[in-house]
Amino acid sequence: MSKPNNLEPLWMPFTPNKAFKKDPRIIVGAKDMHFISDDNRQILDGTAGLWCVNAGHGRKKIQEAVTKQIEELDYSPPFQFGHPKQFELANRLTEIFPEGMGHVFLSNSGSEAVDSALKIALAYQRSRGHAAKTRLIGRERGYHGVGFGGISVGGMVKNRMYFGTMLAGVDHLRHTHNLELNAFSKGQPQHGADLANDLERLVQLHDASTIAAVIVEPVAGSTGVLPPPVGYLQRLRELCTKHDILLIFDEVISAFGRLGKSTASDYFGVIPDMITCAKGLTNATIPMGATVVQDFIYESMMEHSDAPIELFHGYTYSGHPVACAAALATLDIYKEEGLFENAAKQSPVIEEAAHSLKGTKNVIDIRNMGLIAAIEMAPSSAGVGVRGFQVMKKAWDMGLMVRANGDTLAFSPPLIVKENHIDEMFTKVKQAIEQVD
Ligand code: PXG
Ligand code: PLP
Repeated sequence: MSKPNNLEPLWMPFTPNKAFKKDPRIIVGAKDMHFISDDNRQILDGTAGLWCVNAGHGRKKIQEAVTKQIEELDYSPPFQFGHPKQFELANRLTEIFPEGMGHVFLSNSGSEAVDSALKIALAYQRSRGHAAKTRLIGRERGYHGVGFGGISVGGMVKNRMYFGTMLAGVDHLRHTHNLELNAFSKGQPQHGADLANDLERLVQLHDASTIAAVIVEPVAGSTGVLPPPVGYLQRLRELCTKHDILLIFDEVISAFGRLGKSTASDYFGVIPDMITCAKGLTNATIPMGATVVQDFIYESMMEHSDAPIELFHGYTYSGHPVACAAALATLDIYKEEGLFENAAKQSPVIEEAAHSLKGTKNVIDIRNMGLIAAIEMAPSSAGVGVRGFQVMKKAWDMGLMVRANGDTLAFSPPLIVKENHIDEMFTKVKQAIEQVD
């Protein structure tokens, strides 16, 4: 494949454009656990792309399903018309999502799944006569995509500070990261369940009659991997139920096997009122997002609607037939190959490999949960994120893709990963860390 010869016109997302265009990293192919770079090197995919290629790259079954779908039905309008595969997909999702979550709203990304969930929360509260319940509660350091809804409930400063006042009537729980008490915890940290009581503080400030929903990631991903403290999610569930507030789990990263189960809700045994997902839903082959809701939400909307259209919301590409075909083939692969089970099997392997880096230069914390691991380094004197970025680049040169979120290195390999890949990931990243000042 030829190199793209002019990088300038493209405005790249979440990328230092000037630096990238001077020293680009171009990917031209991918198969199974590896990317292929434009200089024809095999790069071990330690991140499943962007936490999304859960079944590994270049899956024939998905490719064939997509090709066949384009031949058969390339597109059909999702408003007022249906096509079979979107119903089939909704049925399949409700089979693997927690009991009672029997309805699915389809979109095209995690950001859209989140926006849909927030809008459904508001419309639902209104439909049952609680029109004053309009406040949305997120959490500091949360990531819920980049729509105005998502950045409003999100808690990552840089994703918010450039974009004005965002949505009104949003508040945040405190985050759960605590290096003093929890550094180098394996799996869930012991300290911090009481931080869920922050919701009581917000209820005292705003009153529950004004709060529609709370949204959190069960395991925070983008902010640098923060597993929930033991008991935290259970407590949050109790408080939401007590105060009649909807609980939304943003599972864009954690759904589809990342923790060895279909959902993090299942893994932790805590059932929210809505789950947002995307990424692994189609193995990232075709963009797709979904908002899965408890039956009582859907039923209330159907029963109390004041117009024939019960929800004034939807996307041109909601339930796109090609995305549905990709999703159905992906779900088949997960099941046939037992990939969630393999993720569960490899979880202790990645835990041990990651924690073996304790004591490595500049490493101040190591965290893990399911098939996710993170290594936090102290920021260098050059500023926050500089060291993380340098290690990411060094690892790329050594043939490893790792994600740097600030100075935290995150690993989330495809669920097809084997012991030798995990070994290679942590051997290489250790060398990369040691070579960076
Ligand atoms: N919610 C969560 C929990 C996510 O992780 C989104 C929503 C948004 O999904 P879309 O498909 O709109 O990107 C995400 C996405 C990173 C990184 O640096 C993570 C995501 C996206 C980009 C970068 O770890 N997750
Ligand atoms: N902007 C305009 C002018 C449109 O007509 C539409 C959809 O019809 C949109 C935005 C929304 O696009 P989408 O449905 O792909 O989110």
